[in-house]
Amino acid sequence: MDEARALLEAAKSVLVLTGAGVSAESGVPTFRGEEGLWKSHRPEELATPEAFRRDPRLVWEWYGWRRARVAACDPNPGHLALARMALTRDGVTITTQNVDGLHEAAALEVARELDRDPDPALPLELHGSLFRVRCTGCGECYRDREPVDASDPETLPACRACGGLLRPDVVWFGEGLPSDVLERSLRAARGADLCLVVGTSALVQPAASLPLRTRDGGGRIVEVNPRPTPLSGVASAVLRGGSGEVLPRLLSGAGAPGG
Ligand code: BV8
Ligand code: ZN
Repeated sequence: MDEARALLEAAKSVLVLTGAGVSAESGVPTFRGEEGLWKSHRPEELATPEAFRRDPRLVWEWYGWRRARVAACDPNPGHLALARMALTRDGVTITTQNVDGLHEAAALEVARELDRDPDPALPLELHGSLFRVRCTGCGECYRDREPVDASDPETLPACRACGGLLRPDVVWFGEGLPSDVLERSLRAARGADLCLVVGTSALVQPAASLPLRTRDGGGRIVEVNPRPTPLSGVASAVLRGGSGEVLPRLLSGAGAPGG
């Protein structure tokens, strides 16, 4: 913890990369854990454009269930500690593989408390969001928190502009990440003195290679995860614990660089 704190204090620019583990203590199931989301389904089955073309009702049933499940969850102390750091010191970028909107909720909550603009704590959403939809007809893209009625293909979400079939605005396997989000994340990774990697199994590309770009640029890696990952071996410090408990301890007093 001391080594990690020292690296954090000394860093002028920090890239935070999070995965499903940062939301585990909010009650959001991870992908590959015991109760993993992938347990009941296989990724190829649902998180691909082919699956959506083949059976949009089944894919919407899974995303609708996840949207309802996540809408009932709150940011945990880990999300809040990250938002607080991003709002109280310069040079912090949060990029996430999660589509649960909890980093954004934490940013809004802490910004309200500090009476500040939430912008610096709003995450780059590498894999999109459960609460945004995109029209497969006209391409219109907008926020949508409505419950999904996936009981029949006829009741699936329809575009408010053209009536076309909407899809979740998330990145499926085989699809490219949003170029502006990926570009900004790559740039932040390259220039970071420290990449704080929280709650990801570091298996999915290209997200998992962001910390390696920090290291290639001479920066260091700190990992927060109860279990080892492919990044553990290249991390300068590894904090084995739940992020909801570890992050508030690590980030308390993580004020401006240099103390
Ligand atoms: C692309 C959709 C090309 C949204 C997701 C080799 C073979 C086959 C394919 C590939 C390959 N190499 C690369 C690929 C491509 C593929 C890929 O990486 N596959 C992997 C599986 C091998 N990548 C892609 O397809 C990407 N696109 O490459 O396209 C391209 C390029 C240009 C132009 C056109 C095309 C797209 C990747 C995005 C896929 N979409 N999700 C959704 O439904 O959510 S990925 C899915 O996995 C989620 O988004 C999730 O975020 C992501 C990563 O999972 P994690 O977040 O890490 O979650 P996980 O459960 O795995 O781990 C949780 C961790 O938390 C664990 O380590 C656990 O220990 C820890 N934890 C638990 N509790 C806690 C905790 N940590 C802290 N505190 C706790 N309390
Ligand atoms: Zn449309």
